[in-house]
Amino acid sequence: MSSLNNPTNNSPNDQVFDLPPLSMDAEGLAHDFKHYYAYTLGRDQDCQSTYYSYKALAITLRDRLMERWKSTRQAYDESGCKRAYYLSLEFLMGRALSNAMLNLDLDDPVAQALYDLGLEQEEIAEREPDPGLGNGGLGRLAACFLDSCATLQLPVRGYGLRYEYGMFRQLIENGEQAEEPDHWLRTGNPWELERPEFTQRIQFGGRSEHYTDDAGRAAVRWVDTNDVLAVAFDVPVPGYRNGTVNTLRLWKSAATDEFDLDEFNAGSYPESVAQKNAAEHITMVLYPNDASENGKELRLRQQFFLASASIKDVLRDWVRLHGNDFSRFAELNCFQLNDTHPAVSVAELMRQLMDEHHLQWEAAWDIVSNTMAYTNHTLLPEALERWSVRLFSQLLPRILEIIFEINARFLAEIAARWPGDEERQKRMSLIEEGDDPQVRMAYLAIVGSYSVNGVAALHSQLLIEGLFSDFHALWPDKFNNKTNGVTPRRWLSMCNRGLHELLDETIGSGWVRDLSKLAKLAPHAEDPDFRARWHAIKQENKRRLAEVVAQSCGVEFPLEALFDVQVKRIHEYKRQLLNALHVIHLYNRIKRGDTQGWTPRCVLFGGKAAPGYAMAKQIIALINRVAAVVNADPATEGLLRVAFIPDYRVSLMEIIAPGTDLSEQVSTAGKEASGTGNMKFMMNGAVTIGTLDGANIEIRDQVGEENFFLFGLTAAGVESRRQDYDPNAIIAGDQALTDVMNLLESDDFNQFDSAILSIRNPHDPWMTAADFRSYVDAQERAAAAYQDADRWLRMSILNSAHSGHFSSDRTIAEYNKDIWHLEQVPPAP
Ligand code: 26Q
Repeated sequence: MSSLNNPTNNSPNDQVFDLPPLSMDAEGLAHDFKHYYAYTLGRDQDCQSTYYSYKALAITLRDRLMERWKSTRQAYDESGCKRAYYLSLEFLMGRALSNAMLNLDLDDPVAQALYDLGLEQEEIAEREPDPGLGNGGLGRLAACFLDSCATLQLPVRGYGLRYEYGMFRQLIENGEQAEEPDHWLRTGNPWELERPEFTQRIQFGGRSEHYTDDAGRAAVRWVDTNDVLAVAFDVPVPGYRNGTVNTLRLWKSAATDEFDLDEFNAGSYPESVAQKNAAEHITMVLYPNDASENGKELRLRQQFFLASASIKDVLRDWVRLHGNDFSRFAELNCFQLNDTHPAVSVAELMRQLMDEHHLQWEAAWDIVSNTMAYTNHTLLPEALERWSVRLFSQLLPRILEIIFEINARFLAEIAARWPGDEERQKRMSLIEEGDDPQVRMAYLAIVGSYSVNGVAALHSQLLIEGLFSDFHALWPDKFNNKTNGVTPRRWLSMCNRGLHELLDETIGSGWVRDLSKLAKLAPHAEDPDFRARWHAIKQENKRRLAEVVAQSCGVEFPLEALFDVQVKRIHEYKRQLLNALHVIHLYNRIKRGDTQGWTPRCVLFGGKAAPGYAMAKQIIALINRVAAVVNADPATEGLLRVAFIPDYRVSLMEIIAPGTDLSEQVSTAGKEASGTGNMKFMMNGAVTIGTLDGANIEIRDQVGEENFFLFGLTAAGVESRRQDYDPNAIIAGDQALTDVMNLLESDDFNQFDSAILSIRNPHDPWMTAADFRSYVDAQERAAAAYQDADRWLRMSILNSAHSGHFSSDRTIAEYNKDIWHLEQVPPAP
């Protein structure tokens, strides 16, 4: 092995470098900035591009992260602490620059340094690409969790994939979504550190070979494989002003330096080199679906690639410190699986322990089933991952063999517990029988884990009553709830500077670390001066948002109007269509002259549709058509505006959430596992209009029913109404809805037939018509409340004040107390 590939072969320099701490004041920062600008980047005064200013500032800050990164690693290594690994196919980190400034407590000195250099900070920050290595909620949750783990000084490492192309860029052309590739790495990424010394070799294909080992025991090896290299790239994850910098390790696939020898010898050198291409494709692109697109071989390759590389990385470190003694492995390690996407880890850890480290099945299983923990993020049965046994047997034959063995032992346990209950065995089997048998990944995750959790109270409850009820009957203690949260650093402190300052002044700065302290705001809701300041901040944030909307949609949002916002992935269950029906209803009222006591309203939509999800794309087109009709009609002037903002992403949400008055959380009850956008809006003082779904229920519990606009059927109500659901009767019995449908079914809209038809379909799973009346009523209550400025301001303040529960610090503290059991390990000062 070359020294480059051997992490234990430290160069002597590692010990002798003893560097003084870097300067944290404006002068020192400006000095380093100039140095990087002139020497590392080779630019001079004549270079007008702020891009190089961004780069120079990024490297300046990165140096400060590096020092702390190293001492954090040392503290973890020296303490011999237990560690957790967050395995996820997605980490939607957002921009790193402002986050590093905030968490390193460098906001003021950097501002000063840039001022002294005559540079515009906002312009520089805008040059950073927004890394989109995730689809939506699940990926952003992983990023918020890493922020909280670092802030709580927990030894948690993220493991993910370094996609060359992240989430596609969304364009709106003629009202329709178009996709453009996002080559975010083209200009280099200053926030990553390549670690070739941690490269791993990952196997695919081949076959298992059973043999007898030197001790005369039966053993297995995976042979004749096509191997791919996994190269590590580390991303620093700074905690909030505490000296901790944790690691997100992202794997990039690379070809081995081996050729296809036959091809080579046949004289086709280019062909044999070109073969290597397939290996590099594994981490080329993020799958842009947020519900599983079943059966794609490349996706299964990605999943196994992440699982295998990450587990090898952890085991290599274990062997370095403990040799081949795995007796304390489960005590000191834990893997958290972000949905079933990395669930193949259950079988891969078994394989590595048995085939590569020579443990027997029982010892290996004891380790696996005490180190894996699984988080579920969906109730939609169609989104549960399954992989065909046939595909598995071609790509991962040894893994499939292990899954079969896990299943055989598991079914024996079921047979012992419920003798003769063959139906139950069939229901619970990891293998779904049929013409094309399938591996049920959620069941593999449950059987292999010691903890299974949902992401909001209702969701966790529905999981054990529904999808996973058989498993709950078997292992009731495995199941638990961990209600999601979001990081108050990015989603309040960073994105809402105005509010941040008012909060510091009013209740002190402790809220950033302990968001429950926001409760101290509540009494100030009764103070007229405080309300006036709150209002001024909200108006400034609305101005900023309106500017972006004007620029990217060409639609003017008047600042005194109610800003009514729904941004999230486009999905039928999230019911953007219901919101659109309400907009049409408002438009009909205007056309009818029914505008007495009208509340001016600006409705903003945003979100990406999976490129293969035709209905979601049609919903986007429909919204844009509605916006065009409404905005072009002089009758709506000053009363109603509608816009669809293209390319919704993390950096846009940082502008949208602070500028929102009313947060739309209108999913069909029982379908949204949690939602996390709802929490970002609430923190920033928006009031929610929503159904009793996901974390909305807990939001309403926290803020009080008088500060939340509730509507719609409950989850149980939805299920019981299905039998006799008759949307056409509902439409006929409701004049407003009849009018809405009439407009929709007119020539102006007939190109959106399937979206419109779905509303009239008695089997509409999302029951849009059922909730229309109650939604319109709730919207009227919201509009009335907004007219009473003082009342609205009180509601807004109380929403922020009671959002403390939705800090991801609280969520992570619960994961740690109930699942991980890690100690906090601060680095040496
Ligand atoms: C699976 C297989 C193949 C291709 C893609 C996928 C895939 C990718 C992403 C399936 C699902 C996702 C993402 C799901 C997601 O974001 N779920 C959301 O998770 C949030 C965090 O828990 C919740 O708040 C949301 O309610 C939930 O919808």
